[in-house]
Amino acid sequence: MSTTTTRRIVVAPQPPRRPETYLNVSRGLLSWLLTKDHKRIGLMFLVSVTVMFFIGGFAIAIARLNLLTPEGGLVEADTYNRLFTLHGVIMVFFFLVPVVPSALGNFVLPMMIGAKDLAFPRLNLLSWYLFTLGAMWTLYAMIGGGLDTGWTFYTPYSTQSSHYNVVPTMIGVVIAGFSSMLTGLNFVVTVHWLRAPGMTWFRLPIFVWTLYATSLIFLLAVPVLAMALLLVVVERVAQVGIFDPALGGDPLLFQHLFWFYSHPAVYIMILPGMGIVSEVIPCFARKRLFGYTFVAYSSLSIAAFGFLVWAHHMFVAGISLYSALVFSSLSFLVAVPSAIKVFNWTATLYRGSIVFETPMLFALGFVALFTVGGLTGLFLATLGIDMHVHDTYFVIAHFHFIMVGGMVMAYMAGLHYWWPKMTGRMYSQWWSRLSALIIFVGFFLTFLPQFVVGYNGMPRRYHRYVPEFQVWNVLSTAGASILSVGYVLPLCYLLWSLWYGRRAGPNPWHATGLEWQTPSPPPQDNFDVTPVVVRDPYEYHLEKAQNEV
Ligand code: HEM
Ligand SMILES: [Cu+2]
Repeated sequence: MSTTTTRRIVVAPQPPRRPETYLNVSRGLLSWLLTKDHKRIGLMFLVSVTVMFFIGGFAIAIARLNLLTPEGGLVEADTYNRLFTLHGVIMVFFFLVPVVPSALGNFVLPMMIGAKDLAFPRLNLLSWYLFTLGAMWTLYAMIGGGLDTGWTFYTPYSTQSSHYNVVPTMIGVVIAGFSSMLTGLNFVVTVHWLRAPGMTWFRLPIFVWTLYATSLIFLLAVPVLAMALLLVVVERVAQVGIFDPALGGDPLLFQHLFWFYSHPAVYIMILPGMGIVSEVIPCFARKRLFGYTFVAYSSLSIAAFGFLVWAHHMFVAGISLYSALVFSSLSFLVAVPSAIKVFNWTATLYRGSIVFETPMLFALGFVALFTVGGLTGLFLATLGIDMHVHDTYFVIAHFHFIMVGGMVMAYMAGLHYWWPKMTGRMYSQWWSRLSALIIFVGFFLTFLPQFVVGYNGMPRRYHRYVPEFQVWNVLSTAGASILSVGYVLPLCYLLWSLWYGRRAGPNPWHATGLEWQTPSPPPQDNFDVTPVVVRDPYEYHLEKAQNEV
């Protein structure tokens, strides 16, 4: 009998090779500053807008502390004016407008349609540089000297009364405006050209639809704002009569031009948020989005109707009663597509298997607060009521319910939803749920009293007030303190997760979108093989709702 010898090959254990991702494919500061990767540019936007958010928040924290007492003894009236202007300019132009399109949208849009990148990667990088240049310039102008016109820059404040840095601030805002236009252009071309095979228009995730609608507004409305601001600059510098009656101009013209941009711009600020919520709710209710086509079309109709209602900001500015009536009726109409969306989200929740993960908590917060904001918009669109509450805290409460309660909530939902994709890490569920709760409670406490005090006649933009309003102001300031804790917390646990968070895996939420079918963090080109789309979005009701990659 022969014996067989077996040869054992001993292989030394190899450390598992770390897969190449967009984060480790190249290193060093320059590799970021010169990157053309939409994911890195998205992250860079995220950092820039976060810095701006906290600067804008700090300014208003001081202003709110000042309102603790009726005599407003903390800061001078003049400083107060500059603080709320700083807050408004930064929050609107340097946070709310860019945060979802340029940061989150930049990161996920190409992946959601199965593309390797945006259509014009270099333009995308230029867009970040313009934004950051505009932001630094504006900060320099507003902190070193300041501006006291409010974020609306109304003439004749901005043309005559203000002695501060009006011209430099406006130039900063215009520079940032170019950043938005380039992003808009990039998104429109990308959605038309770079969809993966099988990704038809009606298979696009709703977030892509809303980014597309937002991009159209960027392209059509931002130039009007840039023009209006530059005209103020021309009048101030060259004394050409455009808005000043003494020089043959018309101050109301500015309001028309400003709101022709800024009403559509409020939809720039909310549409992408609606898109996020339309992704998050089906995923965490494990149900198909109810009425997909309605939600998609209502995004486009919001963008279109948004251009027809600007003069509802001018009911008391001396426009004729007849045009006020027309603008009032049109404003009621613009609420219809928003209401359609709220109805569809609610119907999606109905009989779903809801899980209350953090993104879902934020998304539900959005629906509740946005609805309050939208309904109070209808009060304001009613001529008789607006005569009474125009320029009071009622208006402040209305738009904060929409822009902070709505948009910032939606942004938080999106950030928590895609964070595992962006970083490959999970954050603490406990802390993040707690922060969602704190933000919700803090928000209500801050802004609900402002409806009451505004309805009772407290005007906006005053640094002191009559004593009977104090109790509401104290409540509001207390709420703002809670709110600020809610906003600082995510900064801590999200940063913590970068080092200590559990690895997320490609699809921690078992979601259906294409972006979840690639590793987290994704490789530089997003997909190793171009995906082929064979299903509609949101097929959560199917056993295996995956596309073939
Ligand atoms: C549901 C539809 C909406 C209607 C009917 C509506 C109506 C109005 C009206 C009539 C005003 C002017 C009030 C006044 O100045 O006396 C107003 C102010 C405002 N709204 Fe809305 N709104 C709606 C939705 C939104 C959305 C979606 C946003 C933002 C994302 C928004 C943001 C604002 C802002 C920023 C102001 C105040 C601007 C200022 O004077 O500083 N609104 N709204
Ligand atoms: Cu408006």
